[in-house]
Amino acid sequence: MKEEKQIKEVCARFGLAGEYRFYETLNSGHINTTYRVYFFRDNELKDYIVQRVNTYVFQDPVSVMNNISSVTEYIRAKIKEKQATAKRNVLHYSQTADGKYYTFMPDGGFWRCCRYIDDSICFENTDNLTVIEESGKAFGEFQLYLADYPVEKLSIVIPHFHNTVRRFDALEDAIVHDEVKRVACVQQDIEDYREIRDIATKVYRMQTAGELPLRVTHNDTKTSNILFDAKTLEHLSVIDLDTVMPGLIAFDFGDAIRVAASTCEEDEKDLSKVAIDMEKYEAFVRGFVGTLKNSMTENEKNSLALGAIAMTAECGVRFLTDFINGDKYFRIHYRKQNLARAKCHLALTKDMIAHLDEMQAIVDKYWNK
Ligand code: GN1
Ligand code: MG
Repeated sequence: MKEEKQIKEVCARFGLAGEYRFYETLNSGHINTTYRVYFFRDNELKDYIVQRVNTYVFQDPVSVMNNISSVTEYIRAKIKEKQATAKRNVLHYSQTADGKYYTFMPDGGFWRCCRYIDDSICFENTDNLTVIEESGKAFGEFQLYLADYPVEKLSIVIPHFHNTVRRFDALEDAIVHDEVKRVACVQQDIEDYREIRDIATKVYRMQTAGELPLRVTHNDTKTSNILFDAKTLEHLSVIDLDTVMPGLIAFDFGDAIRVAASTCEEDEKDLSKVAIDMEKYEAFVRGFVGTLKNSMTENEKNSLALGAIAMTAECGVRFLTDFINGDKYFRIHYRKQNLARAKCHLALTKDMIAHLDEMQAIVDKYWNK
């Protein structure tokens, strides 16, 4: 089916009111395919986010939507205890006539649709320290809303998602199989990653030693997964809830720092530009630790800076593994993009390792405030 025809059919199944006008493709995520679709109703344009979920990555997409609908309902109820409407502060997914939050198209595609939040913007990355602090607040608040959510109700949609040890092991497997004969050209990168394995897996060892409690976490906390008010730049809502699962606070903190406190894009090729920006880091910590400190344990506090190292290294290992496997997982926009991402993440991890004491001291500062 032609793309536009398919999108219109999906919208019809979700019963979107008004007259279809046009759509645009949003290119930011690496996994799902995302469109913004415009309808004309009551003399104005109303927009929706329509997505085709990647079922290679999410093999049980129905469980993904069950998690999302349950978590969004939970947050909505919490927000409504303190304000009249939660419209701009939590995602609202559309339902089909038979009450489902998804629809299968004839080609097997799995689709969903949510309202676009009015007057909102998002950033791939930003240098604005106030926005970075707001990002910390957004993910901190997300944790708080779900602090008493029954973790056992959530399906594990991607098993071992942030199991850093398994991610390093998967790299070794990819090397053994060398499916598309790329190993020879990345020998140095492989060696470099092997060298940081020990420090990158330290949070995992804290977890298996029972030192860190399991929480409901977002697990994909990059800056582009937050919506801000277009005028005031205050945080509105956390989005992309596909990977909401039981996890560690260090995962959400660390994965956010990987993006929010970096000096560059994920695939920066000039490695001399790749570093952790300590001002950005502090701004995020101010928002995140400031919001969560009363509900964090001391061990959790002590895992945060290490979490940034773990998540950055882990993401880099995943990019390198995917490059070796022939780019099956992450969408790429040019040849060798996954390798560029892997090299950039290695450089960023190394800079974080060099700043570890300073990073932890900043966490301590806001913990003690
Ligand atoms: C993927 O597709 P996106 O941008 O939401 C990935 C994350 C990675 C991220 C790296 C389900 O997220 O784990 O950290 O790319 N999501 C999944 O940018 O694997
Ligand atoms: Mg995602």
